[in-house]
Amino acid sequence: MFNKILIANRGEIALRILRACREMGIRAVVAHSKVDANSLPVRLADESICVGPDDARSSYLNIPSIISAAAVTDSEAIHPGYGFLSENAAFADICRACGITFIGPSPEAIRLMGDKAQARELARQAGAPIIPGSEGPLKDEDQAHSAAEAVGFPLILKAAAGGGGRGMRIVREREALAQAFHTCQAEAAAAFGSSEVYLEKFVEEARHVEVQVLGDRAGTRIHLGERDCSVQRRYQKLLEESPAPAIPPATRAGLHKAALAVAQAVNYTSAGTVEFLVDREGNFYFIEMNTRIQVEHPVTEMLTGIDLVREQILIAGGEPLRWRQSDIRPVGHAIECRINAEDPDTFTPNPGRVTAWVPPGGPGVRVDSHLMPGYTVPSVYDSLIAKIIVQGADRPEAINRMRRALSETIVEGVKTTIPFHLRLLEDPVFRAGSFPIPKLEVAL
Ligand code: MV4
Repeated sequence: MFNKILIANRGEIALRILRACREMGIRAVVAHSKVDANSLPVRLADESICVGPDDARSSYLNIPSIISAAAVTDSEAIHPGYGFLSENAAFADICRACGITFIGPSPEAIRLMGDKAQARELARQAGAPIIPGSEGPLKDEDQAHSAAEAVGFPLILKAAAGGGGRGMRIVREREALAQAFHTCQAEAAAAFGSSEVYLEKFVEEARHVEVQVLGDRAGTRIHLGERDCSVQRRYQKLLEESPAPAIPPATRAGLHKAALAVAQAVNYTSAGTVEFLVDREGNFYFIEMNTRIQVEHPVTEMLTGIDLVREQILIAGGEPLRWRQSDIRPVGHAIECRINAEDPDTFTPNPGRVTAWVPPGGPGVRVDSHLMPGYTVPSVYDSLIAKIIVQGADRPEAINRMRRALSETIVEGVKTTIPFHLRLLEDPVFRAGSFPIPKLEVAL
């Protein structure tokens, strides 16, 4: 196993990775920007190293700086966390070329899944259901029109290099297609450096359900059940839960099988997530695969008892999976609420100095957070300050426990989304756990 790992991330996930390293007896170096120099993960790390100024481009995304940091600290591996360099295939290539282990899947798997049009084609070949749409990227306006004729309206244009809701455009009628196609291409070129765009039928009123998978280098692959992430605002997830509520048993089994087929088809190693849309009738469709540890991974850890970050590190070190599919037995129901330093009504970021912090506790509660009293939430990064995760015997018990946990949490000095979550948990549409999906701006 590794002697030392460089953590190329910040905030709660840097602390989460540090905790896994500690428990495994692996020394951890936290790479940090200037503004994060006094952060909790840096203070708790075995070593730390400044990799640049506050803006992420100059520090957490600065590949030469991160690679140099690994070299000068004798780190044998780099854990990228989520965001930043976590799904950067070129970075994974460079790690490989430098003899540093990238803790994640192969550059090939990252690259393939990073091209959402190619991922869709791979899923189709693997036998996973996909949404009716174009075959590969659209070459020109004419191709867009013929693909649109075949699927009908409304449809959605998606940037092949996008993902997670970035670079998407809904088109409701034929008259709007040409203009939307060109705008989408131009935006994709500007945002992702590739103008490739594909289209799909727009599935109205779908739930977002994703399946956690693990694969080792010997080719063993298992799934760890699904998470429902339908409560979102502007593609930012706010609350995630598992098992996905109110889906038919055949749909759940089908999701798990399709996720494994997709993972198999890219020879996937490490922890990954296969995303699907699920409609009212229980039909499901592959949308994309995320080749990183996700923010919401603790939901799965709480139900299965498996430490996903530990597994990522073991797999990267060449260890075979210690679990067979039949060993995975999720217990009860888990919910995660993302706590952001934001106005709970407008979701406007509210960075600043945290004067008081009392996290919740008690039975069935987990808190992943880098907060400490006196900490200043910087304005330059995303505003996630804590994740509160609870487990209960069933969904009603988990909801009740989350209300209890949120109501005992104290954060002073910055506004947080806790009041939003308390309202959401009271909402009859959320509590029904089925269709429709809670309307955040209107009903809440
Ligand atoms: C869609 C869709 C409807 N139709 N694709 C969400 C995140 C990104 N991975 C893709 N997403 C969507 N893709 C088609 N063909 C709707 C979404 C979507 C969504 C889906 C379920 C629950 C919440 C959502 C919020 C935004 C977008």
